[in-house]
Amino acid sequence: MSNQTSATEKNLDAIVVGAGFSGLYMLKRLRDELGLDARVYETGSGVGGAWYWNRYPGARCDSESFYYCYSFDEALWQEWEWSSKYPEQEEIRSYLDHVADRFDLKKDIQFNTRVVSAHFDEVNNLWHVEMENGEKVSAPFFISAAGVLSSANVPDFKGLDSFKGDWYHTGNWPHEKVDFTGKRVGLIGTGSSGMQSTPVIAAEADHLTVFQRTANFSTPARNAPYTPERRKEIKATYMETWDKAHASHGGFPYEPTQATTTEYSDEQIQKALDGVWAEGGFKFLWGSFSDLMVSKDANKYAADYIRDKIRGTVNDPKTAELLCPTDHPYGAKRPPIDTDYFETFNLENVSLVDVKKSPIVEVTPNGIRTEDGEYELDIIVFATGFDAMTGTLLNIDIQGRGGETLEHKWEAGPKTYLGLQVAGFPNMFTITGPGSPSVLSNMPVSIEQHVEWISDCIESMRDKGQKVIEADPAAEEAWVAHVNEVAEMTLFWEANSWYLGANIPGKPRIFMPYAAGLPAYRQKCNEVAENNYEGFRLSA
Ligand code: FAD
Ligand code: N01
Repeated sequence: MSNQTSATEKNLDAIVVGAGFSGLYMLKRLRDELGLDARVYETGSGVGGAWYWNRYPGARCDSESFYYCYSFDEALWQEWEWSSKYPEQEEIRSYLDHVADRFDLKKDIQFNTRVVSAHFDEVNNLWHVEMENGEKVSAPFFISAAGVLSSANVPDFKGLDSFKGDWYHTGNWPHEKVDFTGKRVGLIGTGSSGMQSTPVIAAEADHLTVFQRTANFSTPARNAPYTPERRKEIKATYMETWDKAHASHGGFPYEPTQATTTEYSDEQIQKALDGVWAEGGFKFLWGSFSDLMVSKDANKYAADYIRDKIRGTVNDPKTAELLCPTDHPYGAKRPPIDTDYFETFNLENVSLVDVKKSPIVEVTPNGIRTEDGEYELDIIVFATGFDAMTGTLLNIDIQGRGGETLEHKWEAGPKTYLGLQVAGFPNMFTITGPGSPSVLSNMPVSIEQHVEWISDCIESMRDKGQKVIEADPAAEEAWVAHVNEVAEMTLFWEANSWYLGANIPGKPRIFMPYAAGLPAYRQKCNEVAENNYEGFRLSA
């Protein structure tokens, strides 16, 4: 641990890692509202974060565009014209690029720069941060806007280096179009990325083989372009949209239903499910019944309903059965919404391989070999997800008080106070960190709440002449216990999901996000701030 600044080290007021939704807004608040000398460091060569990296065919959002964006500036919201409910990656990337230009943010973002270490200097209360290129900076505040779905997980398959064709990960997709024409393509993974890319790749490839380990539930997106009239209608609702989104459980401009399956007959339940299925998007999850995620009996209604839809869509009964999820409740894995995913398996040029029954043994020079045989391929697409919630932070060598590493501190799973700070790591903030609602919500709403709380906190410290804020270990323990207690009331434990770290071999099985919803969380954060940052230690 270094204890002083050196002549080659640039001194700043705040260092922010990442230029996605979180980093852009954090920079704006720190620089334009607090007047701080803040700088963002970003590995990519442009802004956008998830929308800079995830350029795979079919990539689009699944929160509706008019609320999958910032709310902090009404003029920004009014002037941007979204093309459709769930626009493609490039449109969302362009939106974030527009935001960066509109608020003149790029001049304080250093691109093509990966942060590799951040060490806290207890003598000077400074974070010393080093980049991959050797550049050094220091600042009292170190803020992670590095994302929770930003470290691509490429499984360690034997023989990948020997593959003669090309391979890509959806979360690290090339900027140039990948041409699938005339190619035999293998796609591994049936999460949101796999389900979005399957129909698009199938439309172009000579043959697509989908390697499925776990069948996944999905409901139809029912994407549609916005008509000028619809846009006008939406734009008249700025206050209403955001008042509702900020107050709702999941950050959507509608409250989840309060109805429970126990109040209704089987026929009424079917009718209600027909309604939300027809509406599309996340209405099936949020708008059907409130007991879906806490009662196995309630969940079975939804799961059976989706399985029936899959059987009714896919012509070949064996393929249909294989596509029906049977080993986890609906919603316990982050549910995708899709456009013609199941329909795609009716195409002549698409086949499905069960790699749970017959696991992938190795990648060969010519393709993929499972226990049952070899599949010859020209291109392999890894839609195998992310080392979610913790992987990106743990890729940085972060050291707090006494040189304690974050890796050591989180050995048995992440511990935070409110998902905002880690005890022993003063003046370090984690936007959408583990222990906050984060990935269980419409994320821009959670991001804005975190960014505003952090900048208000820094402002309050400045006003009071305080230099250091640090989570109290007891408050952190109590928060971790509370996060677990809430999760235990749900069915989230019933699936091997990335919420639990189960997709990464050797990762501790801990439910990482906070499941009690945004209003309860927001209230807690506000109360903490109002009570002189209760649970934090502040010093001059
Ligand atoms: P990110 O967008 O992940 O940005 C983090 C940035 O930090 C990246 O650009 C990365 O390069 C940079 N970074 C990381 N480590 C370093 C380092 N060491 N040094 C320098 N830079 C670094 N959420 C929703 O609510 N609705 C959706 O519809 C939705 N769709 C999604 C679709 C996809 C394909 C994916 C992958 C995620 C989606 N999400 C969605 C979740 C998404 O992560 C958030 O909505 C949001 O984009 C996160 O923004 P962020 O700025 O916090 O993180
Ligand atoms: O990743 P995932 P994703 N052998 O982890 C399989 C957001 N997002 O990129 O289920 C074989 O969900 C794995 O199998 P299993 C969203 O929050 C949103 O799709 O672990 N298979 C699974 O099928 C989402 O949840 C959108 O058995 C292997 C798949 O790979 C999150 O990002 C779009 C394997 C990974 O699914 C991550 O989604 C995209 C192996 N060794 C992403 N390892 C929107 O629509 C993994 N798998 C907004």
